[in-house]
Amino acid sequence: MGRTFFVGGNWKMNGSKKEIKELVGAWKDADTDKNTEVVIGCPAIYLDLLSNELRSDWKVAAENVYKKKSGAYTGETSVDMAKDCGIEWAILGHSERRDIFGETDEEIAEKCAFALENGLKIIPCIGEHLEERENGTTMDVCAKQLEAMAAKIKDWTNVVVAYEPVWAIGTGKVATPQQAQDTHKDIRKWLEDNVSADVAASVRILYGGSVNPGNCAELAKCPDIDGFLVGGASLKPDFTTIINANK
Ligand code: G2H
Repeated sequence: MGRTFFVGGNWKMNGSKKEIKELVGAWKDADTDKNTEVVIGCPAIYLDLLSNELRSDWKVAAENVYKKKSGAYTGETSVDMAKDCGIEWAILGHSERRDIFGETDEEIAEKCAFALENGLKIIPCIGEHLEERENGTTMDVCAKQLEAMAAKIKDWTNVVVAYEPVWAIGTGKVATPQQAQDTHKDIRKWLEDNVSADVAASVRILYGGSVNPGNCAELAKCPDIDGFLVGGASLKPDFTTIINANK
């Protein structure tokens, strides 16, 4: 069975009510590939707004959720709160969560398992820093991040993995299609060896890191790239070009 192409947006800490309404309005009737699954990640405070305004064939993701049901966790968003706002997805373990907010592989794995067990689909992010790529440890880093998740995730049906080399994030330095394909293939092999052949064959692996309307088509041709997680370029009306990259 083929893997449905998937394009996620990740607005990070950007946008205002006015900008969201304008962007969503521009996308409303855009002719986009019906064979591509589209999910937009937005800041927690705007999840309800986006969920109400976004065209119904596209879905919304929280950019983070916590690993507890409710309680004294000031500033956090629960899985139930996201679901209460009509949200079906969560992006978890983005490198900005890891590097700026100190989230560990273990904590991210716990969040992944909790979100899945409580009914959210997840986009966990993995990827290496520049010095790790340069010293040849890209796959060691990705394997360690995956290993923590695999120890806790029981069912991979609702998991879409995002591979985002940190050196390519927001820098304009996109991985070449060959660099991305090679790592995606290694990640799929790791899943085959450490989870199962079925999971390896069916899990979508997205590339993220400076994807834009100009570079998406070449990346989309790679056999192990099943879509994208897009930051800066998902804040613009022509994000639709990226959605159509596999057409
Ligand atoms: C990587 C990506 C979105 P950008 O963080 O997750 O952002 O496309 O701006 O590099």
